[in-house]
Amino acid sequence: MRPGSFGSGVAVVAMLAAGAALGASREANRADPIVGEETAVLTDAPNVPPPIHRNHATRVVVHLEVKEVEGQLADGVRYVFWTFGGRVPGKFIRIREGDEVEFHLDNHPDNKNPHNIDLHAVNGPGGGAAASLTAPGHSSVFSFKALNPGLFVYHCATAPVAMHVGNGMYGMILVEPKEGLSKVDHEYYLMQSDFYTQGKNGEKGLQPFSMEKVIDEKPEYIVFNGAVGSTTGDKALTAKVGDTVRLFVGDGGPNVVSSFHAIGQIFDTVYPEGAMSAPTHNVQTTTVPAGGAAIAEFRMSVPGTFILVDHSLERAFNRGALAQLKVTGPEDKLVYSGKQFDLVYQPEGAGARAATGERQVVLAPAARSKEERIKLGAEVFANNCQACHQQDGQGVPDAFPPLAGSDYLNGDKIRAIKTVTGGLEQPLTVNGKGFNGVMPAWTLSDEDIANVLTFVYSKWDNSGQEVTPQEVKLHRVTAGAKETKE
Ligand code: HEC
Ligand SMILES: [Cu+2]
Repeated sequence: MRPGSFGSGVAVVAMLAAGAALGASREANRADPIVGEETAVLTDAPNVPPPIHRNHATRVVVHLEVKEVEGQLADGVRYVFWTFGGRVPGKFIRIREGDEVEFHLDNHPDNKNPHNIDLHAVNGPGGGAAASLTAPGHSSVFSFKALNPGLFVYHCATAPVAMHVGNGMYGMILVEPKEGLSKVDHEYYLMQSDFYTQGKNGEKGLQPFSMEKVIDEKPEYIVFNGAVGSTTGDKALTAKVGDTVRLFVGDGGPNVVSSFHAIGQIFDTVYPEGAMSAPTHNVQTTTVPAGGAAIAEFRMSVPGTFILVDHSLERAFNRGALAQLKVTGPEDKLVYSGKQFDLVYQPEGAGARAATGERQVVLAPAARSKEERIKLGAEVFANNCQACHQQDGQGVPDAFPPLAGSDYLNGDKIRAIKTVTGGLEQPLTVNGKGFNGVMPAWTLSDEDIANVLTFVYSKWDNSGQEVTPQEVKLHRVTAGAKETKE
Protein backbone atom coordinates (compact mmCIF):
# COMPACT_ATOMS: atom_id res chain seq x y z
CA MET A 1 0.00 0.00 0.00
CA ARG A 2 1.32 3.47 -0.85
CA PRO A 3 2.07 5.47 2.28
CA GLY A 4 0.23 8.36 0.62
CA SER A 5 -2.97 6.35 0.64
CA PHE A 6 -3.29 6.91 4.36
CA GLY A 7 -4.92 10.20 5.16
CA SER A 8 -2.00 11.48 7.21
CA GLY A 9 1.32 10.56 8.74
CA VAL A 10 -0.37 10.46 12.10
CA ALA A 11 -2.59 7.64 10.87
CA VAL A 12 0.43 5.61 9.73
CA VAL A 13 2.07 5.95 13.11
CA ALA A 14 -1.18 5.02 14.82
CA MET A 15 -1.51 1.90 12.68
CA LEU A 16 2.03 0.75 13.32
CA ALA A 17 1.53 1.34 17.01
CA ALA A 18 -1.69 -0.69 16.91
CA GLY A 19 0.16 -3.57 15.23
CA ALA A 20 2.82 -3.60 17.92
CA ALA A 21 0.18 -3.32 20.65
CA LEU A 22 -1.63 -6.31 19.21
CA GLY A 23 1.38 -8.60 19.55
CA ALA A 24 1.92 -7.27 23.05
CA SER A 25 -1.68 -7.83 24.08
CA ARG A 26 -1.64 -11.43 22.83
CA GLU A 27 1.55 -12.01 24.81
CA ALA A 28 -0.03 -10.33 27.84
CA ASN A 29 -3.16 -12.48 27.50
CA ARG A 30 -1.03 -15.60 27.28
CA ALA A 31 0.78 -14.65 30.48
CA ASP A 32 -2.30 -13.33 32.27
CA PRO A 33 -2.47 -15.26 35.60
CA ILE A 34 -5.58 -17.34 36.18
CA VAL A 35 -7.44 -16.44 39.35
CA GLY A 36 -10.28 -18.69 40.48
CA GLU A 37 -12.70 -20.78 38.46
CA GLU A 38 -16.29 -20.44 37.31
CA THR A 39 -18.85 -22.36 35.30
CA ALA A 40 -19.93 -20.63 32.11
CA VAL A 41 -23.50 -19.35 31.87
CA LEU A 42 -24.81 -20.55 28.50
CA THR A 43 -27.90 -19.16 26.80
CA ASP A 44 -30.20 -20.03 23.92
CA ALA A 45 -30.82 -17.44 21.17
CA PRO A 46 -31.93 -14.70 21.18
CA ASN A 47 -30.56 -14.37 24.72
CA VAL A 48 -26.97 -13.50 25.59
CA PRO A 49 -25.19 -14.27 28.88
CA PRO A 50 -24.66 -11.24 31.15
CA PRO A 51 -21.66 -8.93 30.65
CA ILE A 52 -18.43 -9.81 32.47
CA HIS A 53 -17.34 -7.44 35.21
CA ARG A 54 -14.23 -9.34 36.35
CA ASN A 55 -10.96 -7.45 36.14
CA HIS A 56 -8.81 -10.59 36.02
CA ALA A 57 -8.60 -13.77 33.98
CA THR A 58 -10.15 -16.94 35.34
CA ARG A 59 -10.68 -20.58 34.45
CA VAL A 60 -14.07 -20.94 32.78
CA VAL A 61 -15.55 -24.41 32.65
CA VAL A 62 -17.85 -24.95 29.68
CA HIS A 63 -20.10 -28.01 29.36
CA LEU A 64 -21.66 -28.16 25.94
CA GLU A 65 -23.89 -31.11 25.16
CA VAL A 66 -24.51 -32.27 21.61
CA LYS A 67 -28.08 -33.46 21.05
CA GLU A 68 -29.77 -34.70 17.90
CA VAL A 69 -33.37 -33.53 18.22
CA GLU A 70 -36.45 -33.27 16.04
CA GLY A 71 -37.96 -29.79 15.81
CA GLN A 72 -39.77 -27.32 13.59
CA LEU A 73 -37.98 -25.70 10.66
CA ALA A 74 -41.04 -23.93 9.25
CA ASP A 75 -44.78 -24.13 9.62
CA GLY A 76 -45.61 -27.85 9.35
CA VAL A 77 -42.03 -28.69 8.36
CA ARG A 78 -40.19 -30.99 10.80
CA TYR A 79 -36.47 -31.59 10.78
CA VAL A 80 -33.92 -33.56 12.80
CA PHE A 81 -31.48 -30.90 13.98
CA TRP A 82 -28.01 -31.72 15.27
CA THR A 83 -27.40 -29.16 18.00
CA PHE A 84 -24.92 -27.77 20.48
CA GLY A 85 -27.16 -27.63 23.54
CA GLY A 86 -30.57 -28.66 22.18
CA ARG A 87 -31.40 -25.71 19.92
CA VAL A 88 -30.20 -24.04 16.74
CA PRO A 89 -28.08 -21.98 16.89
CA GLY A 90 -25.96 -23.48 19.68
CA LYS A 91 -25.59 -22.00 23.15
CA PHE A 92 -23.97 -18.57 23.35
CA ILE A 93 -20.71 -18.66 25.33
CA ARG A 94 -19.26 -15.50 26.89
CA ILE A 95 -15.73 -15.26 28.29
CA ARG A 96 -13.04 -12.61 28.78
CA GLU A 97 -9.77 -12.06 26.98
CA GLY A 98 -7.03 -13.93 28.90
CA ASP A 99 -9.43 -16.55 30.32
CA GLU A 100 -8.49 -20.19 30.24
CA VAL A 101 -11.38 -22.28 29.02
CA GLU A 102 -11.75 -25.88 30.14
CA PHE A 103 -14.04 -27.20 27.45
CA HIS A 104 -16.15 -30.34 27.86
CA LEU A 105 -17.87 -31.59 24.74
CA ASP A 106 -20.50 -34.11 25.83
CA ASN A 107 -22.07 -36.30 23.12
CA HIS A 108 -25.45 -37.55 24.42
CA PRO A 109 -25.75 -41.37 24.49
CA ASP A 110 -28.98 -41.27 22.42
CA ASN A 111 -27.16 -39.61 19.51
CA LYS A 112 -26.27 -41.63 16.43
CA ASN A 113 -23.15 -39.78 15.26
CA PRO A 114 -19.73 -38.73 16.46
CA HIS A 115 -19.20 -34.95 16.68
CA ASN A 116 -16.46 -32.46 17.53
CA ILE A 117 -16.09 -28.69 17.83
CA ASP A 118 -14.01 -26.06 16.04
CA LEU A 119 -14.11 -22.76 17.92
CA HIS A 120 -12.80 -19.86 15.86
CA ALA A 121 -11.67 -18.30 19.15
CA VAL A 122 -9.01 -21.01 19.56
CA ASN A 123 -5.40 -20.89 18.39
CA GLY A 124 -4.70 -24.58 17.86
CA PRO A 125 -5.22 -27.39 15.33
CA GLY A 126 -8.79 -27.48 14.05
CA GLY A 127 -9.76 -24.83 16.59
CA GLY A 128 -10.20 -27.69 19.04
CA ALA A 129 -11.63 -30.15 16.52
CA ALA A 130 -8.47 -32.24 16.54
CA ALA A 131 -8.88 -32.76 20.31
CA SER A 132 -12.63 -33.18 20.53
CA LEU A 133 -13.89 -35.95 18.25
CA THR A 134 -16.40 -37.62 20.54
CA ALA A 135 -18.51 -40.77 20.13
CA PRO A 136 -22.10 -40.92 21.41
CA GLY A 137 -22.08 -41.45 25.18
CA HIS A 138 -18.59 -39.98 25.53
CA SER A 139 -17.13 -36.66 26.59
CA SER A 140 -13.94 -34.91 25.39
CA VAL A 141 -12.04 -32.34 27.41
CA PHE A 142 -9.50 -29.82 26.16
CA SER A 143 -8.50 -26.34 27.20
CA PHE A 144 -7.39 -23.15 25.51
CA LYS A 145 -6.39 -19.63 26.44
CA ALA A 146 -8.36 -16.80 24.85
CA LEU A 147 -5.64 -14.71 23.24
CA ASN A 148 -7.77 -12.59 20.88
CA PRO A 149 -10.90 -10.64 21.76
CA GLY A 150 -13.86 -10.71 19.38
CA LEU A 151 -17.10 -12.43 18.45
CA PHE A 152 -16.38 -15.88 17.06
CA VAL A 153 -18.37 -18.66 15.44
CA TYR A 154 -17.99 -22.27 16.56
CA HIS A 155 -19.17 -25.30 14.62
CA CYS A 156 -18.86 -29.04 14.28
CA ALA A 157 -16.08 -30.13 11.94
CA THR A 158 -16.78 -33.85 11.69
CA ALA A 159 -16.92 -35.30 8.18
CA PRO A 160 -18.99 -34.80 6.17
CA VAL A 161 -18.73 -31.25 7.49
CA ALA A 162 -21.44 -29.89 5.19
CA MET A 163 -23.83 -32.39 6.74
CA HIS A 164 -22.97 -31.63 10.38
CA VAL A 165 -23.07 -27.87 9.82
CA GLY A 166 -26.05 -28.16 7.47
CA ASN A 167 -27.99 -29.91 10.24
CA GLY A 168 -27.50 -26.99 12.64
CA MET A 169 -24.15 -27.47 14.36
CA TYR A 170 -22.94 -23.91 15.00
CA GLY A 171 -23.11 -21.20 17.60
CA MET A 172 -21.09 -18.27 18.90
CA ILE A 173 -18.53 -17.44 21.58
CA LEU A 174 -17.84 -13.86 22.60
CA VAL A 175 -14.39 -13.09 23.96
CA GLU A 176 -14.88 -9.75 25.67
CA PRO A 177 -12.00 -7.32 25.53
CA LYS A 178 -10.42 -6.55 28.93
CA GLU A 179 -11.99 -3.12 29.07
CA GLY A 180 -15.41 -4.72 28.46
CA LEU A 181 -18.12 -3.51 26.11
CA SER A 182 -20.11 -0.31 26.55
CA LYS A 183 -23.33 -0.65 28.52
CA VAL A 184 -26.45 -1.05 26.40
CA ASP A 185 -30.12 -1.63 27.19
CA HIS A 186 -30.49 -4.84 25.17
CA GLU A 187 -28.14 -7.48 23.82
CA TYR A 188 -29.48 -10.10 21.42
CA TYR A 189 -28.09 -13.16 19.64
CA LEU A 190 -29.12 -13.65 16.02
CA MET A 191 -27.57 -16.25 13.76
CA GLN A 192 -28.36 -16.81 10.11
CA SER A 193 -27.96 -20.17 8.43
CA ASP A 194 -29.11 -22.20 5.45
CA PHE A 195 -30.97 -25.54 5.37
CA TYR A 196 -31.18 -28.17 2.66
CA THR A 197 -34.30 -30.33 2.77
CA GLN A 198 -35.20 -33.02 0.27
CA GLY A 199 -38.66 -31.48 -0.12
CA LYS A 200 -39.05 -28.03 -1.67
CA ASN A 201 -39.50 -24.95 0.50
CA GLY A 202 -42.86 -25.27 2.25
CA GLU A 203 -43.28 -29.02 1.68
CA LYS A 204 -44.72 -30.34 4.93
CA GLY A 205 -43.76 -33.29 7.09
CA LEU A 206 -40.45 -34.60 8.40
CA GLN A 207 -37.88 -33.49 5.86
CA PRO A 208 -34.63 -35.42 5.40
CA PHE A 209 -31.37 -33.57 4.75
CA SER A 210 -30.26 -33.34 1.11
CA MET A 211 -26.54 -33.85 0.58
CA GLU A 212 -26.98 -33.06 -3.09
CA LYS A 213 -28.50 -29.64 -2.44
CA VAL A 214 -25.87 -28.67 0.13
CA ILE A 215 -23.13 -29.54 -2.34
CA ASP A 216 -24.91 -27.58 -5.09
CA GLU A 217 -25.36 -24.69 -2.62
CA LYS A 218 -29.12 -24.65 -3.24
CA PRO A 219 -30.76 -24.06 0.14
CA GLU A 220 -34.51 -24.45 0.58
CA TYR A 221 -34.51 -22.35 3.76
CA ILE A 222 -32.36 -19.45 4.90
CA VAL A 223 -33.34 -18.46 8.42
CA PHE A 224 -32.41 -16.64 11.60
CA ASN A 225 -32.11 -18.66 14.80
CA GLY A 226 -32.89 -22.03 13.32
CA ALA A 227 -36.42 -21.71 11.94
CA VAL A 228 -38.70 -19.63 9.76
CA GLY A 229 -40.49 -17.23 12.11
CA SER A 230 -38.15 -17.93 15.06
CA THR A 231 -37.98 -14.20 15.84
CA THR A 232 -41.25 -12.74 14.57
CA GLY A 233 -44.66 -12.00 16.05
CA ASP A 234 -44.75 -12.69 19.78
CA LYS A 235 -41.17 -14.00 19.55
CA ALA A 236 -39.87 -10.72 18.09
CA LEU A 237 -37.02 -8.89 19.80
CA THR A 238 -38.21 -5.90 21.79
CA ALA A 239 -36.97 -2.46 22.82
CA LYS A 240 -38.31 0.95 23.77
CA VAL A 241 -37.77 4.29 22.11
CA GLY A 242 -34.46 5.69 23.40
CA ASP A 243 -33.01 2.23 24.14
CA THR A 244 -29.64 1.12 22.86
CA VAL A 245 -29.52 -2.29 21.22
CA ARG A 246 -26.52 -4.51 20.52
CA LEU A 247 -26.96 -7.40 18.11
CA PHE A 248 -24.45 -10.24 18.04
CA VAL A 249 -24.99 -11.45 14.50
CA GLY A 250 -23.47 -14.65 13.23
CA ASP A 251 -23.63 -16.72 10.08
CA GLY A 252 -23.37 -20.47 10.49
CA GLY A 253 -23.65 -21.17 6.76
CA PRO A 254 -22.77 -23.77 5.70
CA ASN A 255 -22.81 -21.83 2.41
CA VAL A 256 -24.66 -18.53 2.31
CA VAL A 257 -23.10 -15.14 3.15
CA SER A 258 -25.48 -12.63 4.74
CA SER A 259 -26.04 -8.99 3.78
CA PHE A 260 -27.40 -8.10 7.20
CA HIS A 261 -29.73 -5.10 7.28
CA ALA A 262 -32.35 -3.57 9.58
CA ILE A 263 -35.17 -2.03 7.57
CA GLY A 264 -35.65 1.53 8.82
CA GLN A 265 -32.75 1.61 11.28
CA ILE A 266 -29.18 2.71 10.63
CA PHE A 267 -26.46 0.94 12.62
CA ASP A 268 -24.67 3.61 14.66
CA THR A 269 -21.69 1.31 15.16
CA VAL A 270 -20.66 -1.94 13.52
CA TYR A 271 -17.74 -4.13 14.51
CA PRO A 272 -17.16 -5.71 11.11
CA GLU A 273 -16.45 -9.43 11.16
CA GLY A 274 -16.79 -9.38 14.93
CA ALA A 275 -13.37 -7.78 15.34
CA MET A 276 -13.23 -5.39 18.28
CA SER A 277 -10.40 -3.23 17.03
CA ALA A 278 -11.89 -1.21 14.18
CA PRO A 279 -15.51 -0.18 14.59
CA THR A 280 -17.20 1.66 11.73
CA HIS A 281 -20.10 4.05 12.04
CA ASN A 282 -23.37 4.97 10.30
CA VAL A 283 -23.70 1.69 8.45
CA GLN A 284 -26.71 0.58 6.36
CA THR A 285 -25.89 -3.07 5.61
CA THR A 286 -23.06 -5.21 6.93
CA THR A 287 -21.66 -8.39 5.48
CA VAL A 288 -21.63 -11.42 7.73
CA PRO A 289 -19.53 -14.12 6.10
CA ALA A 290 -20.35 -17.81 6.45
CA GLY A 291 -18.40 -18.82 9.54
CA GLY A 292 -18.15 -15.18 10.59
CA ALA A 293 -19.87 -12.57 12.68
CA ALA A 294 -20.55 -8.88 13.18
CA ILE A 295 -21.72 -6.74 16.08
CA ALA A 296 -24.25 -4.00 15.30
CA GLU A 297 -25.22 -1.29 17.79
CA PHE A 298 -27.90 1.36 17.48
CA ARG A 299 -30.28 3.56 19.43
CA MET A 300 -34.01 3.44 18.66
CA SER A 301 -35.43 6.86 17.79
CA VAL A 302 -39.01 6.05 16.90
CA PRO A 303 -41.54 3.28 17.59
CA GLY A 304 -42.50 0.64 15.06
CA THR A 305 -41.71 -2.85 13.88
CA PHE A 306 -38.23 -2.99 12.41
CA ILE A 307 -37.54 -5.92 10.14
CA LEU A 308 -34.12 -7.54 10.20
CA VAL A 309 -33.23 -9.24 6.95
CA ASP A 310 -30.62 -10.68 4.71
CA HIS A 311 -30.85 -7.93 2.09
CA SER A 312 -30.48 -10.50 -0.65
CA LEU A 313 -34.20 -10.08 -0.41
CA GLU A 314 -35.56 -13.27 -1.90
CA ARG A 315 -33.98 -14.99 1.07
CA ALA A 316 -35.87 -12.73 3.43
CA PHE A 317 -39.25 -12.85 1.76
CA ASN A 318 -39.21 -16.33 0.23
CA ARG A 319 -36.88 -18.47 2.35
CA GLY A 320 -37.28 -17.15 5.87
CA ALA A 321 -34.31 -14.82 6.61
CA LEU A 322 -36.49 -12.31 8.39
CA ALA A 323 -36.67 -11.31 12.05
CA GLN A 324 -38.51 -8.50 13.83
CA LEU A 325 -37.57 -5.93 16.44
CA LYS A 326 -40.66 -4.32 17.97
CA VAL A 327 -40.12 -0.91 19.48
CA THR A 328 -42.71 0.83 21.65
CA GLY A 329 -42.81 4.38 22.91
CA PRO A 330 -43.70 7.89 21.84
CA GLU A 331 -43.50 9.07 18.23
CA ASP A 332 -40.93 11.65 17.22
CA LYS A 333 -42.42 13.42 14.24
CA LEU A 334 -39.22 15.38 13.73
CA VAL A 335 -37.26 12.16 13.13
CA TYR A 336 -40.03 10.44 11.19
CA SER A 337 -43.29 12.06 10.15
CA GLY A 338 -45.25 9.05 9.00
CA LYS A 339 -47.13 9.46 5.73
CA GLN A 340 -48.41 13.02 5.46
CA PHE A 341 -49.93 13.15 2.00
CA ASP A 342 -50.72 10.83 -0.84
CA LEU A 343 -50.11 12.94 -3.92
CA VAL A 344 -50.32 11.89 -7.50
CA TYR A 345 -46.92 12.47 -9.03
CA GLN A 346 -47.08 14.18 -12.38
CA PRO A 347 -43.82 14.50 -14.25
CA GLU A 348 -42.90 17.97 -15.48
CA GLY A 349 -45.22 19.28 -18.18
CA ALA A 350 -47.91 16.73 -17.42
CA GLY A 351 -50.23 19.51 -16.34
CA ALA A 352 -49.98 22.77 -14.44
CA ARG A 353 -50.23 22.36 -10.67
CA ALA A 354 -51.67 25.20 -8.68
CA ALA A 355 -48.79 26.92 -6.93
CA THR A 356 -50.79 28.61 -4.25
CA GLY A 357 -48.57 27.54 -1.39
CA GLU A 358 -51.33 25.16 -0.20
CA ARG A 359 -50.49 21.53 -0.97
CA GLN A 360 -52.97 20.01 -3.32
CA VAL A 361 -54.00 16.43 -2.80
CA VAL A 362 -54.71 15.02 -6.23
CA LEU A 363 -56.88 11.93 -6.05
CA ALA A 364 -56.35 8.78 -8.06
CA PRO A 365 -58.48 8.63 -11.19
CA ALA A 366 -61.92 7.13 -10.59
CA ALA A 367 -62.39 3.69 -12.10
CA ARG A 368 -65.30 3.48 -14.57
CA SER A 369 -65.79 -0.27 -14.41
CA LYS A 370 -64.92 -3.22 -12.23
CA GLU A 371 -62.27 -4.28 -14.77
CA GLU A 372 -60.64 -0.88 -14.57
CA ARG A 373 -60.78 -1.03 -10.78
CA ILE A 374 -58.98 -4.37 -10.82
CA LYS A 375 -56.32 -3.01 -13.17
CA LEU A 376 -55.68 0.07 -11.02
CA GLY A 377 -55.77 -2.09 -7.90
CA ALA A 378 -53.03 -4.36 -9.25
CA GLU A 379 -50.71 -1.36 -9.22
CA VAL A 380 -51.68 -0.36 -5.68
CA PHE A 381 -51.02 -3.94 -4.61
CA ALA A 382 -47.60 -4.09 -6.25
CA ASN A 383 -46.56 -0.80 -4.64
CA ASN A 384 -47.96 -1.32 -1.17
CA CYS A 385 -48.93 -4.86 -0.27
CA GLN A 386 -46.77 -7.27 -2.23
CA ALA A 387 -43.67 -6.79 -0.08
CA CYS A 388 -45.34 -8.65 2.75
CA HIS A 389 -48.25 -10.60 1.30
CA GLN A 390 -46.17 -11.67 -1.73
CA GLN A 391 -46.87 -11.45 -5.44
CA ASP A 392 -48.91 -14.66 -5.40
CA GLY A 393 -50.85 -13.57 -2.28
CA GLN A 394 -49.51 -16.55 -0.32
CA GLY A 395 -47.88 -14.45 2.42
CA VAL A 396 -44.91 -15.73 4.41
CA PRO A 397 -45.44 -18.58 6.91
CA ASP A 398 -45.53 -17.34 10.50
CA ALA A 399 -45.00 -13.73 9.43
CA PHE A 400 -47.50 -12.45 6.87
CA PRO A 401 -50.88 -14.12 6.40
CA PRO A 402 -52.07 -15.20 2.97
CA LEU A 403 -54.61 -13.12 1.08
CA ALA A 404 -55.06 -16.00 -1.38
CA GLY A 405 -58.09 -17.98 -0.27
CA SER A 406 -58.06 -16.19 3.11
CA ASP A 407 -61.16 -17.01 5.15
CA TYR A 408 -60.60 -13.80 7.10
CA LEU A 409 -60.58 -11.66 3.95
CA ASN A 410 -63.39 -13.44 2.13
CA GLY A 411 -65.58 -13.77 5.19
CA ASP A 412 -66.32 -10.07 5.67
CA LYS A 413 -65.55 -7.23 3.30
CA ILE A 414 -66.29 -4.48 5.80
CA ARG A 415 -63.83 -6.03 8.21
CA ALA A 416 -61.31 -6.08 5.33
CA ILE A 417 -61.83 -2.33 4.77
CA LYS A 418 -61.28 -1.72 8.48
CA THR A 419 -58.15 -3.89 8.49
CA VAL A 420 -56.55 -2.02 5.60
CA THR A 421 -57.49 1.49 6.73
CA GLY A 422 -56.94 1.02 10.45
CA GLY A 423 -54.17 -1.57 10.47
CA LEU A 424 -54.12 -4.72 12.58
CA GLU A 425 -51.88 -5.57 15.46
CA GLN A 426 -53.50 -8.36 17.40
CA PRO A 427 -53.40 -12.13 17.16
CA LEU A 428 -55.58 -13.43 14.34
CA THR A 429 -56.22 -16.74 12.64
CA VAL A 430 -56.23 -17.08 8.89
CA ASN A 431 -57.14 -20.47 7.43
CA GLY A 432 -56.45 -22.11 10.77
CA LYS A 433 -52.96 -20.61 11.19
CA GLY A 434 -52.17 -18.07 13.89
CA PHE A 435 -50.51 -14.74 13.08
CA ASN A 436 -49.45 -11.95 15.34
CA GLY A 437 -47.62 -9.41 13.27
CA VAL A 438 -48.12 -5.78 12.44
CA MET A 439 -50.24 -4.78 9.48
CA PRO A 440 -49.68 -1.05 8.97
CA ALA A 441 -52.64 1.35 8.74
CA TRP A 442 -52.89 2.59 5.16
CA THR A 443 -53.56 6.26 4.46
CA LEU A 444 -54.37 5.53 0.83
CA SER A 445 -57.38 7.25 -0.77
CA ASP A 446 -60.84 5.67 -0.79
CA GLU A 447 -60.36 5.01 -4.51
CA ASP A 448 -57.01 3.26 -3.99
CA ILE A 449 -58.31 1.05 -1.19
CA ALA A 450 -61.44 0.14 -3.14
CA ASN A 451 -59.23 -0.72 -6.10
CA VAL A 452 -56.71 -2.81 -4.20
CA LEU A 453 -59.36 -4.78 -2.32
CA THR A 454 -61.33 -5.38 -5.53
CA PHE A 455 -58.10 -6.56 -7.13
CA VAL A 456 -57.32 -8.90 -4.22
CA TYR A 457 -60.88 -10.30 -4.23
CA SER A 458 -60.60 -10.94 -7.98
CA LYS A 459 -57.44 -13.04 -7.63
CA TRP A 460 -56.30 -16.41 -6.28
CA ASP A 461 -59.73 -18.09 -5.97
CA ASN A 462 -61.02 -15.30 -3.77
CA SER A 463 -64.71 -14.40 -3.70
CA GLY A 464 -64.63 -11.93 -6.62
CA GLN A 465 -66.68 -9.24 -4.92
CA GLU A 466 -66.23 -5.55 -5.68
CA VAL A 467 -65.42 -2.87 -3.10
CA THR A 468 -66.47 0.67 -3.95
CA PRO A 469 -64.94 3.98 -2.75
CA GLN A 470 -68.32 4.80 -1.15
CA GLU A 471 -68.06 1.68 1.00
CA VAL A 472 -64.48 2.53 1.98
CA LYS A 473 -65.54 6.05 2.92
CA LEU A 474 -68.37 4.69 5.05
CA HIS A 475 -66.33 2.06 6.94
CA ARG A 476 -62.90 3.66 7.01
CA VAL A 477 -61.17 3.57 10.40
CA THR A 478 -59.07 6.70 10.85
CA ALA A 479 -55.43 5.72 10.81
CA GLY A 480 -54.46 8.75 12.88
CA ALA A 481 -56.77 7.76 15.73
CA LYS A 482 -55.30 4.26 15.72
CA GLU A 483 -51.71 5.45 15.60
CA THR A 484 -51.93 7.73 18.62
CA LYS A 485 -53.31 4.86 20.69
CA GLU A 486 -49.89 3.21 20.60
C1 HEC B 1 -45.31 -4.58 6.30
C2 HEC B 1 -46.01 -5.77 5.92
C3 HEC B 1 -47.43 -5.63 5.37
C4 HEC B 1 -47.86 -4.88 4.31
C5 HEC B 1 -47.00 -3.98 3.43
C6 HEC B 1 -49.27 -5.15 4.16
N1 HEC B 1 -49.68 -6.03 5.11
FE1 HEC B 1 -51.57 -6.80 5.32
N2 HEC B 1 -50.98 -7.79 6.98
C7 HEC B 1 -49.70 -7.81 7.47
C8 HEC B 1 -49.69 -8.56 8.70
C9 HEC B 1 -48.46 -8.84 9.57
C10 HEC B 1 -51.00 -8.98 8.91
C11 HEC B 1 -51.50 -9.77 10.13
C12 HEC B 1 -51.65 -8.79 11.27
C13 HEC B 1 -51.82 -9.43 12.63
O1 HEC B 1 -51.28 -10.51 12.84
O2 HEC B 1 -52.49 -8.82 13.48
C14 HEC B 1 -51.78 -8.50 7.80
C15 HEC B 1 -53.14 -8.76 7.62
C16 HEC B 1 -53.88 -8.39 6.52
C17 HEC B 1 -55.23 -8.79 6.25
C18 HEC B 1 -56.11 -9.68 7.13
C19 HEC B 1 -55.61 -11.10 7.16
C20 HEC B 1 -55.77 -11.88 5.87
O3 HEC B 1 -54.82 -12.55 5.49
O4 HEC B 1 -56.83 -11.83 5.24
C21 HEC B 1 -55.60 -8.21 5.07
C22 HEC B 1 -56.93 -8.32 4.38
C23 HEC B 1 -54.46 -7.46 4.60
N3 HEC B 1 -53.43 -7.60 5.49
C24 HEC B 1 -54.43 -6.72 3.44
C25 HEC B 1 -53.37 -5.92 3.04
C26 HEC B 1 -53.42 -5.02 1.92
C27 HEC B 1 -54.60 -4.83 0.99
C28 HEC B 1 -52.21 -4.39 1.87
C29 HEC B 1 -51.76 -3.29 0.92
C30 HEC B 1 -52.53 -2.08 0.92
C31 HEC B 1 -51.40 -4.92 2.94
N4 HEC B 1 -52.13 -5.84 3.64
C32 HEC B 1 -50.07 -4.57 3.19
C33 HEC B 1 -48.58 -7.21 6.94
C34 HEC B 1 -48.59 -6.34 5.86
CU1 LIG C 1 -21.28 -32.93 14.31
